[in-house]
Amino acid sequence: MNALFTAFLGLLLAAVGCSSLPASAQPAKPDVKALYQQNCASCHGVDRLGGMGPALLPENLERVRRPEALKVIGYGRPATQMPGFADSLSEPEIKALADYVYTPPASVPEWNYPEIRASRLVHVAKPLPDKPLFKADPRNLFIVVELGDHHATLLDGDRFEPIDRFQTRFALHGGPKFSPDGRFVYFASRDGWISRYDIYNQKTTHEIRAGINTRNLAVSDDGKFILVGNYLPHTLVVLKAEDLSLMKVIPVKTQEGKTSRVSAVYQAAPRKSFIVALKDSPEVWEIPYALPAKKKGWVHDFGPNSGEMLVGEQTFKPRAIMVEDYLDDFFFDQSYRHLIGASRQGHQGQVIDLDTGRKVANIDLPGMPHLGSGITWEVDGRMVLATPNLKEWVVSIIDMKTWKTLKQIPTSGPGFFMRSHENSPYAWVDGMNGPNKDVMTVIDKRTLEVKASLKPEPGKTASHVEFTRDGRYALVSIWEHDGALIVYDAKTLEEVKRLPMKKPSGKYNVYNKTTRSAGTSH
Ligand code: DHE
Repeated sequence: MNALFTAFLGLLLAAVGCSSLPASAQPAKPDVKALYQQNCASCHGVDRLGGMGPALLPENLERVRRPEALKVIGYGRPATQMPGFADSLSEPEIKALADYVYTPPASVPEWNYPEIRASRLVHVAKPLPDKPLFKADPRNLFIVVELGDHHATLLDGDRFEPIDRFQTRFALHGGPKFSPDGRFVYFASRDGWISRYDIYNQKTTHEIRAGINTRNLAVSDDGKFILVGNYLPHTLVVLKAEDLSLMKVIPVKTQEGKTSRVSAVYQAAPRKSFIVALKDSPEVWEIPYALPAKKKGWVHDFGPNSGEMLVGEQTFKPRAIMVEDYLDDFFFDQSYRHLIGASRQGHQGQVIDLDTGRKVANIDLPGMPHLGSGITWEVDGRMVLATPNLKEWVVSIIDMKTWKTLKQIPTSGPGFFMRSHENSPYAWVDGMNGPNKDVMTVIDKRTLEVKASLKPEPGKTASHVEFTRDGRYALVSIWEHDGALIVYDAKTLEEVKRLPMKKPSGKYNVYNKTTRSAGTSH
């Protein structure tokens, strides 16, 4: 395949060389729009907004490099229904198609009330039993996202046996979020699909496409609302959690009157609000969701089957907090009083008091800290924040009172995800952004020293840990197409079980998430 592809690229380069020929000798330029409609539209949509296959717009393809796109068009994508076209299309035609999907459409596609409403799918219309179909502890379940073939596994967290494995939308991103009682889980795909899965009944009940290119979702802690943040269009979308019916589309207009992409949305349970990170403006929004029910202008619910709610003008009104710099990647303290953001420029983080809307401290943060993966614990009577770093081979430990860096703990490489549990003395971090992708570094939370470097599967990427409800076991992903989920005894650091999985990425424990454990993301 590689030799073939090299030959194919050679041919492409030769084709580029043809441009020096006189116009009459040049091969006819492919009619790319017709080619797209004939070969791609049935799966990717006539307007490139996606269908059975993902959307093919530049924003949605940001993570696919051009040579990879050429390869996919030519030879298909394994474990998906994407076929290869190398036998039916010429090299210039394939190149023209690749160029076409990376070209923005003439106008920004509309994705507003009518389109969102029309996309909604009700898979299960009637209420289902409020009791699990299975015997496992419903608070010690895991949802494991398997990116390899776009599935998720519902895993019994005591026996480490799958209860269900179901198809998800293409390319999920961000952590799936649970309802407060742990019965439902909500997924967001990069293409904007939001899915609601009933864990007790093992069924996807509703889906809706809230955006064309979506970042993530947050669920209010009362379980009533979902907020979705989009890159395309520049909107926030409020859904009713019960049935994913559309409540409100909030255009993201900055204080300067421009529009902005949304980097991410978060649920700040103690504040009864959502926090919104803006990508293209130095501001952060707070959107309260729990106004008194009787307040004038509050939500009028037309009933469970109407799929409609009327939202008064006061609801979901954002409060903008201006910050000194564009902030990428956020962390919140456990009280959600403080937001810690990494400045896009330079080696600094900012601590913002969300009550006053003011910056209270700068943090010295070299490299590119991945604050989104930060966790907290207490050491010698003080709370510390630990964050991996996307560029440096360190974990930074920050005192959360003085906001000073206490220590930089050396690791096996730049890391992406970090995890611990209240009942475990250890914190785990990967090195997946560096050459030692197969090493997990285990840090002793009491001494702030490295306790062990584990190699779960030599040569294979190891990443993303999540603990069982009681903190006794730590589950690690072998992040490969034919990968695995490895269960470790979190005390002895011995492997106890291995389950084959298709590129397992994140895994999410119902109890740890719904109780907002300090050792995991929320
Ligand atoms: Fe993520 C969470 C941003 C690339 C896998 N990622 C998040 C969150 C944000 C974020 C803001 C928290 C939202 C949430 O959980 O609701 N991620 C970004 C980026 O800006 C970045 C660097 C570029 C991008 O294109 O989006 C990025 N992320 C990746 C990947 O390449 C990863 C490794 C593979 C993938 O799925 O695309 C990846 N991100 C994840 C995962 C989570 C996540 C598994 C959930 C973490 C958790 O445990 O909660």
